[in-house]
Amino acid sequence: MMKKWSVANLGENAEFLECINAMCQSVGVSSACAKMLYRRGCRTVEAAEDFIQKNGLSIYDPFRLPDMQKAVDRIVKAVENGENVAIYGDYDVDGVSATSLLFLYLEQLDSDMKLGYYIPDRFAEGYGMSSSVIENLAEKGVSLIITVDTGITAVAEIDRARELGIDVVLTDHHECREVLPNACAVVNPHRKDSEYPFCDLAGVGVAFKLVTALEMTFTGDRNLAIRNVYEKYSDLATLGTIADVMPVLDENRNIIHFGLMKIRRNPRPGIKALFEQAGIPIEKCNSSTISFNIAPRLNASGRIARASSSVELLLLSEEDEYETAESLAELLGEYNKSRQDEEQRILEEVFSAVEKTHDFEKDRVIVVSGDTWHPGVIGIVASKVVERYGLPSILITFDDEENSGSGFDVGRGSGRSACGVNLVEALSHAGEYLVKFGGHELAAGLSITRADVDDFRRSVNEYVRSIETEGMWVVTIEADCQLEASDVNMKCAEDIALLEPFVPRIPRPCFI
Ligand SMILES: [Mn+2]
Repeated sequence: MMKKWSVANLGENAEFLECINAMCQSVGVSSACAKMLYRRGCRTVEAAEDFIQKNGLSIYDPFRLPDMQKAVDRIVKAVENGENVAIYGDYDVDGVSATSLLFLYLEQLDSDMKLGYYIPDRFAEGYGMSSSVIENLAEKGVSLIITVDTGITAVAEIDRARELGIDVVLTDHHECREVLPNACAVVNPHRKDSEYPFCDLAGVGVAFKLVTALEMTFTGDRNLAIRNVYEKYSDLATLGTIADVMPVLDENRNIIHFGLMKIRRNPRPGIKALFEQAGIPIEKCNSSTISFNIAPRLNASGRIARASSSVELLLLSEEDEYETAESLAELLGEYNKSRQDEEQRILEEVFSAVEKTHDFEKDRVIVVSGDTWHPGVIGIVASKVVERYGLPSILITFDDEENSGSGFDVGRGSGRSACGVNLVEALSHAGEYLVKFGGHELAAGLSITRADVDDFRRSVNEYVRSIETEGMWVVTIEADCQLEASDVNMKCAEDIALLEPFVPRIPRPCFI
């Protein structure tokens, strides 16, 4: 892989220069900082000030989300009738924080409602809703399922719920397909008919808006409702928004700004215990410590065992539950440690296999298989292989009970893309060698029999050769601007800190 550095083209005309000058004079930032602000969308002094002071709060009316009124009406009915309600979540940080947020909110309402939650097992069930789980919930007398961070493609499963007499209120933030499930309400900012001004909410962001809408309905006071919900739940919304790498813009910026402040000032026991277990003082809570230290711990339970221990931890809300919080945080810390060890072990095996067997002259896609790799970890390792070689990489593991070493073994694979290769299209091209596959442009999963691995490798590489263009394998790094050595001083560092928080997808400051 080659890296090409360039300075971002900001269209440096008279208007641009005038704007940069105005920002330097009126906001008092250096010209490097002004250029960064400009590149992040600030075109006036007011916009720059708002960005820095986290002003101009974008808090939109939750009822502008499609079907929000229907969702609220159905949930209010369940509250009034004391129904048996299940929250259906997901095993990643976004899913577990959304499940916890909605559970905690519904639990504190004065109601006879019976409340439960369900988080799928990554290994037994995989991602998304399952009909057998819904059948199980029906047997337990559940009459309403509320999904968080999941369900937008579960057309058949939601039909099954309907047959069994269960209503479903669906909340999700994943891309919508042509056909939406036939649920009581489908709340998703990505719906084509959505009039909501901001579509990059995380799953927990959508749950946060649902809770705001419910609180507005129960209190009849918009401002009070917003204040209550931000005060009590913005920390949970922050975890999922950062972990799901949502852009820190617009409404997400508010959520994260207030959420981080809440964690620093008044952390709930679970989050406090996680920081302590990670050995990080809670004052150091920011977007980086959350994405690199806290989120992996909350994720590890779903990768190594069951994600419900992460939900249990986040549900603790009383000070006297701190001991329980400590022991759960300890457990997540151990899961995270074994995840890291496993990751390191696989990584070493994969790197040595690539160096020995991969034909860099001929093949652009790395396909490596192993016999003992934990299927919950190979996705993370695949991204590290991409980082090192800059090539699309697919790892396959035959690690399960049926592993006999024969050609009939079925293995699971996980791939990550690079350099604009559409992974799902590459897999479709090699589809005849796969048992199953799915995913999107940048990340995908598959299953394959051992006997087909070599043909599969040949076939995806054939595909990538057929779409190869000149310069495709060069990674371009765009810097904000060029700095002189004398520009690199305390003022510069302080200016950069004004623009926090940084997370992936929002360009981190980068200079030549
Ligand atoms: Mn999500």
